[in-house]
Amino acid sequence: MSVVGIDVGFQNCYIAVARSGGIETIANEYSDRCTPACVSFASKNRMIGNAAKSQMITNFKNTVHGFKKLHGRAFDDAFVLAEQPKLPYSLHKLPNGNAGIKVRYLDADKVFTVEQITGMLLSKLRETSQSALKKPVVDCVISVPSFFTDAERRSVFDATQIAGLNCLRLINDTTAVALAYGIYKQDLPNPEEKPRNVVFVDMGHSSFQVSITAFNKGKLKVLATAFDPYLGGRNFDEALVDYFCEEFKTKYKLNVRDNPRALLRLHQECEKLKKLMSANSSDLPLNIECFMNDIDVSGRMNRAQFEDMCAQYLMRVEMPLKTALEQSKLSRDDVYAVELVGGATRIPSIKDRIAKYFCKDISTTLNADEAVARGCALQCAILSPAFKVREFSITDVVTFPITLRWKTPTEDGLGECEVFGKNHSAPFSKVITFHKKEPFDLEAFYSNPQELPYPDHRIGCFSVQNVVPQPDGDSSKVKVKVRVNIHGIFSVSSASLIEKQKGEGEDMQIDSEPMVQNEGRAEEQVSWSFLLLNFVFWGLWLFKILYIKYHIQMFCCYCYHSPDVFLSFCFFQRQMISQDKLVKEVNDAKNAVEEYVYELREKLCGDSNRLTLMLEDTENWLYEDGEDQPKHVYEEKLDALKRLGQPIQERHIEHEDRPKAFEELGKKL
Ligand code: ATP
Ligand code: K
Ligand code: MG
Repeated sequence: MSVVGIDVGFQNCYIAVARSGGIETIANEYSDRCTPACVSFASKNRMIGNAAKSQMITNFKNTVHGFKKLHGRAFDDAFVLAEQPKLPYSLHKLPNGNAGIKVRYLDADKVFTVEQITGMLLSKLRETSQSALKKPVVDCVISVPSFFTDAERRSVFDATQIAGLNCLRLINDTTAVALAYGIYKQDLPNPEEKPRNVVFVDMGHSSFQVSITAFNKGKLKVLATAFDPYLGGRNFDEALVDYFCEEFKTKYKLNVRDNPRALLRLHQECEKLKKLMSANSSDLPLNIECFMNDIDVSGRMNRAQFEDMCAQYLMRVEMPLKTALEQSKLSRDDVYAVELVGGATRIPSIKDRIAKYFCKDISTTLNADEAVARGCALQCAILSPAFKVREFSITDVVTFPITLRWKTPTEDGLGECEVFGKNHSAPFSKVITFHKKEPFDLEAFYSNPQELPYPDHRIGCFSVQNVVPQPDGDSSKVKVKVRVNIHGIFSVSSASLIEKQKGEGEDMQIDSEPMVQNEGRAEEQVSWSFLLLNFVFWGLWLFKILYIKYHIQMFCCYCYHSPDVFLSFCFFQRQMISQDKLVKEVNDAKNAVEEYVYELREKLCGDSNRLTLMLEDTENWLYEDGEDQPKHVYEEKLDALKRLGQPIQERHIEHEDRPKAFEELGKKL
């Protein structure tokens, strides 16, 4: 079994794999370690990654990118509404209210869910890793931003399943980076010593994340996370685009915003310019030929001007740093190092601000692009039974506090309890005891809607069924296990009725127990233990000892697709993959005919005979009737050509060999 980690970025994806020699990142068929998060649809097939990105301008309506933050979002979510005008493709309201992506595919209008689109991207990444490793890839660990809520995490998790992956953990970006940093460090303080505290800062294309992590030998503990979910490299691109749109309006009378193709080109050029400015503080040119209406455009920009223009974004860098430090309860002097990753941290002024805030030089000991994927692969190696890796314990935090609410027979009718506070260790399970005479519902939600970068603070509603009073009419004691699991997803995992004991009056109490690490695999055990306990229950019933595992039904979660819809996604995914494969085979067969025509023509050196004519005919045919034929037609064509061409090829070889043969004969004589 392979052990793979995937960083699914807003713009760039990376795959890393654990091998006995260490962690390696994998290059795709373009020898590129970075695969663009881009999927393009056409009348016959899809293109994913680099091939899709190259279609971004020519096929802009059907080339989907920038979709990572649509996960788990409703169509009329404020964030989605604000994104829509920036996207060259259109969004569509799905039956469940979520945002779907509308494209032209196989000559028909088609709406995909974001889970399907990410599923396609993940399938491609899976394929890339399989062809590099030459073995199947199923188990993996995938990164998500630390601020992703339950709905977003569930949505990403669904995407992994559509891609046929077994995701052992959805890990927070900055936690993956911390693992990549810590696991090979030989000089970490001993467990009983004061930990080494490191700040990790990741600014990618769409967001800004900070974490502070404490390291000791063999373990890391995240102390705090903070973020600006809406600050990333793309804000800086947009500032440049705004500037040049204005400039080109006055200078060339061009309305760039009305022309999606031109706008996309300007975006790409501005991003290049932004990167150049990171290395160069002098005046730099921006030139685009045939930009719009056959007009060539040009402009200039330098770093100082750029920083001025982006002051509003640069100002926002400090806040998450401050929040993280405050929450960690450390002082600046307690910080051992500040490590930067993510493409946008290469902007000099961002680097400077971070250094200044912590009064410390920045360390860049990690590979800024690959650290997240490497951390994911390491986590996968730790979780996978197929791989031996040194023990390293990882304690993450609960990003947003979680509260449970239930109905009570009291005056206000509601009971409420914050089950996980901010920065509580995760993954983690807690057992809550209720005294109930009847089935009841537990409503879970994020405690502070105002701090949530997501419009809905509800997590889910869990109903505990089959609760009955004690034989004497008193309430039964029901123990409910709640947890934040290894993916950072909240759930009510089991409920059990326990034997009544005299003299216990309290309404509810919480016992804590740290959760088992190997959680990804524990799921099945739950259902097995459920069955087993039912068995035991009937056995024990005879002895009049009561111990029941209750059936929990989760009846609402706000971004679920029904199981049959989900199955149809998986089925359709496989269909699309075989369709793409077929198209590729046809193209290969067609290219083989074309190549043979060229090869043979070269050997004939312009002799005009029947074969030359036939080659010419074939070439014309390839551009006309033969443009679009099934695979077997190309194969037959190639065979026919070869039958005619073979004798000539042989003569050609003989011709080349003849002088050599004479020479050898001469030697012998
Ligand atoms: P996210 O983490 O938000 O999901 P991502 O992981 O895809 O996004 P990264 O690959 O870390 O993002 O970074 C991409 C961003 O970094 C882009 O905005 C890119 O323009 C920017 N970037 C890359 N190199 C440089 C550079 N030298 N100077 C400035 N910006 C850069
Ligand atoms: K990335
Ligand atoms: Mg990233």
